[in-house]
Amino acid sequence: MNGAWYSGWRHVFKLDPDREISDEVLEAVCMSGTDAIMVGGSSGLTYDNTVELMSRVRRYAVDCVLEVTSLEAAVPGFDNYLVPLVLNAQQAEWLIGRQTAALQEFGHLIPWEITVGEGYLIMNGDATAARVSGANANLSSDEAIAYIQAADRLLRLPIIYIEYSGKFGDMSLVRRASEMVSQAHVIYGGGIDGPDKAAEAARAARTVVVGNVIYDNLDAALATVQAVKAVEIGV
Ligand code: 1GP
Repeated sequence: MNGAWYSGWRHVFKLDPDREISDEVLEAVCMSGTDAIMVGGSSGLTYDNTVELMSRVRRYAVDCVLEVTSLEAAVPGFDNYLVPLVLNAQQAEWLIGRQTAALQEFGHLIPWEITVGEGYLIMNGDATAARVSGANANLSSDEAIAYIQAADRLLRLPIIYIEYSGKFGDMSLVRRASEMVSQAHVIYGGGIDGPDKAAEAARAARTVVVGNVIYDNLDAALATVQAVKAVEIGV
C-alpha cells in the first residue's frame, strides 16, 4: 500500500445517479462494510441527480467518491474525485480533451489533493461507456496489456480501471495486468453477480467494483463484500 486514499480499497459499490434506489437499499449498501461508494455512470448524470445521491450517501460514514465524466455533474462535497482518461478511446476528447476543457473553465476550483486521474480501459464494446467514448474494446490480451503498461509506465497514472461493465471479464488478463504494473493500482469492474465472481475478481485485482447487481439482486450484491474481503491480495 502506498498510503493513497484508494490504496486500501478491496471492495467498492458503484451507484448510478440516473437509477432509482430506495432508502432501504441504499442503507444496506452503505452499511455493508464496503470500502467506498463510487458515484458514476455513463449517461444521464446531472448536477441535481448527483447532488441528491451524494447527500443521501452522506448520511453514512462510508467514503463517497465521484467518478467525474461530465462537467455539469462535477459536484463539490465528495471525499475524493476520480477523473477517467479513456485509454482506448477512438476520439481524443475522451482521452484528454474533455478533461482539459474542464480545466480551462474550472481548473482553479479543483481540489487537487483529493483528485486523481484514472486510466480507463473499456473491454466490453457493448457497454454504454464504450459507445459514448467510441472505445475500441476489441483488443487482444497483448494489446490490452500494452495500454496498461503505457498508462502505468509512461503516463504514470495512479489508477488503472479495467472496465467490463455488464459482462464478466477475462480474469487471466486482469491478473496479468495486476502482476505487471510497477506502481498503478488496478481496479476491476464488470459483471459481478454474486460472491463467486467477486472472489474470482478479488484474486486478480486490488479493487473490485460491483454495480448493476445492486439494482437486480441486493442479497447477491451484499454477499460480494465478504467474498472479496475473504480473499488475500495475491497481486
Ligand atoms: C461499472 O465497473 C462497474 O462501471 C461495475 O460493472 O455494473 O457490470 O457490475 P457492473
